[in-house]
Amino acid sequence: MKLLILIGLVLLIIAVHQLMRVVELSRQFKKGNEWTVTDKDNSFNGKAMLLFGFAFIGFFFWQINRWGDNSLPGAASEHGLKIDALWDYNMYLVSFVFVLTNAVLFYYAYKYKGKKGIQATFLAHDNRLEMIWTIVPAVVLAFIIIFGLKYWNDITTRSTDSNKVTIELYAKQFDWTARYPGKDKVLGSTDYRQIDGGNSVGLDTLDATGHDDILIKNEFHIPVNREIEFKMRSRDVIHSAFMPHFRAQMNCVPGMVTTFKFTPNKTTSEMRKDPYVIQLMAGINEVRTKKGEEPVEFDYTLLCNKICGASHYNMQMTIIVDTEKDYKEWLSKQKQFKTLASK
Ligand SMILES: [Cu+2]
Repeated sequence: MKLLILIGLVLLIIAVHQLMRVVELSRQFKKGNEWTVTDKDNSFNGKAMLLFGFAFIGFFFWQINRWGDNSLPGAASEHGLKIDALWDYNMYLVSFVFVLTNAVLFYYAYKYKGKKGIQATFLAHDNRLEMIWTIVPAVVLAFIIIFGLKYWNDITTRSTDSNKVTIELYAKQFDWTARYPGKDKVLGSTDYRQIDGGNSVGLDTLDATGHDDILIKNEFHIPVNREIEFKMRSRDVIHSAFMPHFRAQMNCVPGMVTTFKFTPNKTTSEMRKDPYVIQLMAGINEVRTKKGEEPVEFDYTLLCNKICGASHYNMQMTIIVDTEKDYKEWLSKQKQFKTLASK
């Protein structure tokens, strides 16, 4: 097989070489010099440009139509709606400019194709033009940046909600631990020297406020319509807590605590009834069935979005958004940390 491909390649190279020789020989029969560009050449290239322009812009819209239904469902958090709106404005704006400039580019390449006897105007400088293409992009960019900064400020201000839920996300190679403050509503302090098999997040066992803390693996619950304040820590390298459905992401950096807050506005079961989510999951399950895998239901996920090592891809946790009642019930069933307290 490899030999056949090799022989094929050699034959192809010989064929191309022979073809070039034929082309070179045929040039001698043409009138004029071979490097002279004729009106016929220009006309052919102009039309080819126009045709390519149509195909190019057509392909752009085709891709939106073909892949658009694979994007994330609408935001499931209050601030996420703002991020989605900002994203939409930006995409509409750049798509409009993209289509317009490319349409003009290819049309002008066709319209102003070379013609014998016609020379291009030489334009050294034009203040008016310079002004237009400086001021218009500057105004548009300022608009985008001001909106982005305003939203970013709203999103990253410190939480002031007294009814908020505080959860710590502890990252290490390669898993997550969610820590809830117990009845005292205070997360116990930590001490990295106390990290061991039974104390994976390094709780300071001398601090009594940590004894009722709750440590959760694999799947954690949050209540809907309440502000959730995350405090992120990392044991080893920089990880990134990414919760795409809530439009939330924050780095987890060793030696410091980073925060991110959001208010989920749709429970997991509400999201599973969303028509777009149903259609998205049907597509995913179709692929899974073909591969002989079990179908899955929609779930919110916490992922690591920093390439943090060999098992980075597996660093994830399911998030369940519950009603207030279900959340309380779930939390009451979870075990408390208690080490020194029980001794
Ligand atoms: Cu990671």
